[in-house]
Amino acid sequence: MLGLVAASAMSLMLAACGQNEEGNGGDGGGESYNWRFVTEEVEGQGQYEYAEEFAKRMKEKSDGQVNIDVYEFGGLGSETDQVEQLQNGTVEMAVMSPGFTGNMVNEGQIFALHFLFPDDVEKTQEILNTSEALNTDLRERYEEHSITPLSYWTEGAMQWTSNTPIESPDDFQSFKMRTQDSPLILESYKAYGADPTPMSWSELYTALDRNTVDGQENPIFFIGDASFHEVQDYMTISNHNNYVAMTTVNTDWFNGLPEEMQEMVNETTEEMQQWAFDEQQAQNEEWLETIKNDEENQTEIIELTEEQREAFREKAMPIRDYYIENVSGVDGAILEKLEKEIEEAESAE
Ligand code: 6CS
Repeated sequence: MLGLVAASAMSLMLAACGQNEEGNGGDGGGESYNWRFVTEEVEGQGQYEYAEEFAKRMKEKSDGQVNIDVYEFGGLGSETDQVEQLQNGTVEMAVMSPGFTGNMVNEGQIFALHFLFPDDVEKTQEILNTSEALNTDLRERYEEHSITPLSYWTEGAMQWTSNTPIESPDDFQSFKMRTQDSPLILESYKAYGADPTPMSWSELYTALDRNTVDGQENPIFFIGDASFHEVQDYMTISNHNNYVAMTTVNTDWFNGLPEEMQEMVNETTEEMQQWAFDEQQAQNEEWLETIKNDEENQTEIIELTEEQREAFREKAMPIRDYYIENVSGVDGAILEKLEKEIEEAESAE
């Protein structure tokens, strides 16, 4: 497996060299462009389908000038390897989850705060589209690390799966919870009393099957498509957070593109916001039905009441202070601004 990953990474490097020789990025007149777009998901799943659709639209708009090769997850290493590949320009574009940049872009961990965004996923998407805190201030923090997030989009509300029912924070006592590798995510689960264990999702099915971990969090489509429900007995509809993905580009590469190419990418990114929303909605609804009706792998679905969610919210709130004091490099200014934007969006009903 390691050999395969190394070979794939090597062929990507060679492709990158070839592309420079062809003089990618000239004045835009008749030039051809070959870009690589890596995702954290596989065929059929939201991020991969997003990148394919993005590539298709760019090809059409540019009359075939822009060719984007989309890479599904697995061949190029772990999610954090992919972050590095974007940073060093081995790939030009990536769909990235902030949870995998948590040890580097401290402020990006804002998305790990539970019960921050509205429960209404559509409202959350509106905030992701328009927030200055995210699209200007947080973008600048990422750009310090050569990553430009062009957009943020939800892959759906997150739910928990487990082999013992989770209905109150007490049920998380000593529970081995798989998380992405981000200090704030770990802190959030410690606050519930759980024992968080970061790992790549590529290892998660086996880890759940062998009881190396007891449970995990993800949107419903991902739980179903990655078959986690096959090796778990319960799914708790907690809506404790929203899964946010970012469309990112290597900062220097993007700034070096001719203006009309940058505009084409920006325009496509903007159009794709609605596409991504509709896609996650369809996939999450469909997978919920599939999981409910899967007779062979029965999963008990627990819907938390507002009162039950309140008990989790109470434990999650002090993590805001942890974020401001220990994580944010600028006194929590981004969080403060984002909270105001969320408040405004929620009261604009
Ligand atoms: O749980 C994870 O790590 C994965 N979940 C999603 C929804 N997308 C990719 C990510 O790596």
